[in-house]
Amino acid sequence: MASCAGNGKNTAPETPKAQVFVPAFNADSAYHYVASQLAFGPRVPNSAAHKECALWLEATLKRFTPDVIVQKARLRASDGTSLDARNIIASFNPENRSRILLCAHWDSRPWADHDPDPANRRKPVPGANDGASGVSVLLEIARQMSLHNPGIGADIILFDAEDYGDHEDVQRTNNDSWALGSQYWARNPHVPGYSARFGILLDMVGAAEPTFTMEGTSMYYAPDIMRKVWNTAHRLGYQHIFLNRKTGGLTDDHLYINEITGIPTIDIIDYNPDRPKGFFDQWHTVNDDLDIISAATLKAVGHTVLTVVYETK
Ligand code: AHN
Ligand code: ZN
Repeated sequence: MASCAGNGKNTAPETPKAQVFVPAFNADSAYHYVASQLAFGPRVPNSAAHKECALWLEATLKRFTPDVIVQKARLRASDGTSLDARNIIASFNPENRSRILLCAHWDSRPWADHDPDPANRRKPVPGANDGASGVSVLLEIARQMSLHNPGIGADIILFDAEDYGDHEDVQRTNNDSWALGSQYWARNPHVPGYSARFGILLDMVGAAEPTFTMEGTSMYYAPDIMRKVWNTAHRLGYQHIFLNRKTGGLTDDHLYINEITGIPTIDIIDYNPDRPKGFFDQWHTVNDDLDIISAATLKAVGHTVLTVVYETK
């Protein structure tokens, strides 16, 4: 094509990506990782299921890389409970100074305080979408990175105690009661002076018909990363779920990563202010279970994030 100079618009097409190899994200494998986590029962801090699942996550990640660190911490919940918490960290190409941070929370909420049945509101949440889904996508990405070296450095962090935030019944709720594991890690990184080019948090990435909107905290701290990830999703055909719509800021693990470490980090989170709760219907209910998980949604997110990782040079 001849030059388009002089048309006054000069809307050059986006620079085509150099063709790089991107491994295929296996959604059946990711789905299986959700089921494996749920089989322990709710992963509520201080419970046996929580301890057993932590050991399983550590052992699973060690199949994919020798560089796995379990960061143990005693964290104080805002209701006074002392939590035996563990952030689980797996590194790929640890010597590479150019790094990407991928993260999700692995704990389950101790109380289903948004359950329609008041009798359930002190029961734990199974945490299929809210917890296990993000972890499952990261475990499958870890498996792929063990099979095909991404070249760049990558750290997968599974944060604990994200979902111990104040119960709905608490009168003066404290936003900093959420995301205790990531607050701890951001102040005490597993490697002193740790840094990364950018971070991607996955939260509630497994329900059917999700809407990943452009969440406000991410847009405030990391608008370029947001655009890069959304552009990638659109190029791969997922524009129906990665919406070009800006929504209000949320308190989640990425808030503290951004505030405390300065690593620009986005949250891929199923959030839509048009819905009754904003989040998915079963959010913080006893019905956040395996039957609401969609392999197609795990695939859309996993394919997008894997592509971003392998295309980042
Ligand atoms: C609040 O509800 C304040 N933040 C949502 C963070 C969250 C809860 N992610 C999963 N569960
Ligand atoms: Zn939650």
